[in-house]
Amino acid sequence: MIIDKADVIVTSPDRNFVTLKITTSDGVTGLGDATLNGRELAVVAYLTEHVVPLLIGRDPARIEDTWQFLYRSAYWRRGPVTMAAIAAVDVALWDVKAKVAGLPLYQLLGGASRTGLLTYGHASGKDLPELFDSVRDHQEQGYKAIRVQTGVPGLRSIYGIASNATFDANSGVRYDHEPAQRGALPAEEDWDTRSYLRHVPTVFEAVRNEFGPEIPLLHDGHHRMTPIQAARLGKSLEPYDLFWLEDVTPAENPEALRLVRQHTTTPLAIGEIFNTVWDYQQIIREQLIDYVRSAVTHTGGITHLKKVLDYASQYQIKSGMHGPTDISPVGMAAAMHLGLAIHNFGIQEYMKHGARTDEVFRQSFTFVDGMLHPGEQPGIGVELDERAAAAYPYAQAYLPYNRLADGTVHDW
Ligand code: CS2
Ligand code: MG
Repeated sequence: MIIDKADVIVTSPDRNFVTLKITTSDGVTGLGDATLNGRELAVVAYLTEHVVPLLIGRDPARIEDTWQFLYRSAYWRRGPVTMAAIAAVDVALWDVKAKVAGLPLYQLLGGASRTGLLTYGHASGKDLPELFDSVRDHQEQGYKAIRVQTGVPGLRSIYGIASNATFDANSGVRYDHEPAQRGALPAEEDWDTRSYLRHVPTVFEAVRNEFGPEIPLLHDGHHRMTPIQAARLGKSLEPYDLFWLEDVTPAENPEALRLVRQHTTTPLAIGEIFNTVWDYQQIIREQLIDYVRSAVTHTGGITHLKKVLDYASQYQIKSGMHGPTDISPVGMAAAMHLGLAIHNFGIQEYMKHGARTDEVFRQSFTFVDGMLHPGEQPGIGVELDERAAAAYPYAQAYLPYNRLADGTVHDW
C-alpha cells in the first residue's frame, strides 16, 4: 500500500478550515487538520507546494519516519506553519493506520486510560447578569467545568466575550465566541491591564458566591500581562480556587514564569501557541506550568504532542489541550483519541462548532454529561463531505489586535 493522493481541502462553513485528505492505493483515506487561524492559506501553500509532492508513493504505515523526514528534510524547522502542516500529515496517517487495523485510534495509542474526557466550555458576559446566564447555559449543556471571561468596565470589546461575537445567520443560534472576524483587515480592540486587574477578582468572587466552591473555574489571561502583573492576578485569584489561569504572560520568555511562580499557587496553563517540545523544555523542567495547552493540530500532530505530554508526565504536568472553534472537528477528534489514551490527561477544551461545520464534518465523537468520548469507529471517527465543503468557499478573516490608550500595539 502506498500513498496515492493527497488533497488539501479548504472550506468555510462557519469559519475557515484547512483539511488534508490522504488516499492510499487501497482506497483507504485519512484526514488531518491544518487550520491556523487567520493564516490559513500559508499552511495551504506549504502543504500543496512543498509537502504533498513528497508524500505520493510513500508507505503510509511509516508514520515516525515520515514525521522525521518532513521535519528534518525541510532544513527550516519549528514554527506554526511548518508544525501545522506536519500535524495534518501525521494525523491523516494515524487515521489510515487505525482504519487498516479496524480500530478506533486510541486503541493504537495504548487503549483507554479513562471512560471519558472531562471538558470545559466558555461562559462569558460583558457584565455579571450576562455572565451568570452564560454559566447556567453551559451547565444546562452538561459542562462540569467552565471558563469564565468577562467584559471590563471602560473597555469597548475584549477577548472571549460571546455577546460581542456573531450569531449563526442561518440557524440564529449564538455559538460561542469566534475570535476571527471575516473581512479584509483585522479589527482593532482596546486594552488596559490595570482596569482588568482591578475588575477580574471581583467577578470571580461574584461567580463563587453565585455558583459555590465546587465547580472548576478557568480563566484565560490571553498573553496580556507583564510577569509581575501576572503574578498579582494569580495571587488575587487564589481565594477563588481556579482550576487554572491560562497564558498569563507572553511565554516567549520562559523565565517570566519564574516570577509568577514565586508569587502565586494558582495553577498555570500555557502552550496553545507553542509548536514543539523545545518551547516547553525549560518550563516543564523547572515545573513552571501545571498544564500543557498545545493542540494536536499546532504541535506536529499526535506523534509529537504525545512526546511532549510523555515528557510532561515525568513532572506531574497534565494535558489541557486547546479546543476552540478554530480547531476543526478533525483536530478535536485527534485530541480526544490522544487524551483518552495518555495517563496524564487533565482536561479538554471544547467549544461547539456551528451547524454548517457539523454538516461538512460528520463526527462520531460524543459529548455526554460533560464528558467527551472519541467513539468506537475505526480511525479518528470523522469524515469530510467534500460536496458540502465546496459550498462554503474560503473567506478572508483575521484575529483582532489590541492598542493601548496611547496607541501602542499590545498582545491580543
Ligand atoms: C483561546 C483561543 O480558546 C482559547 O484558549 O486562547 O480562543 C484563541 O484565541 C484562538 O484559538 C485563536 O485562534
Ligand atoms: Mg487560550
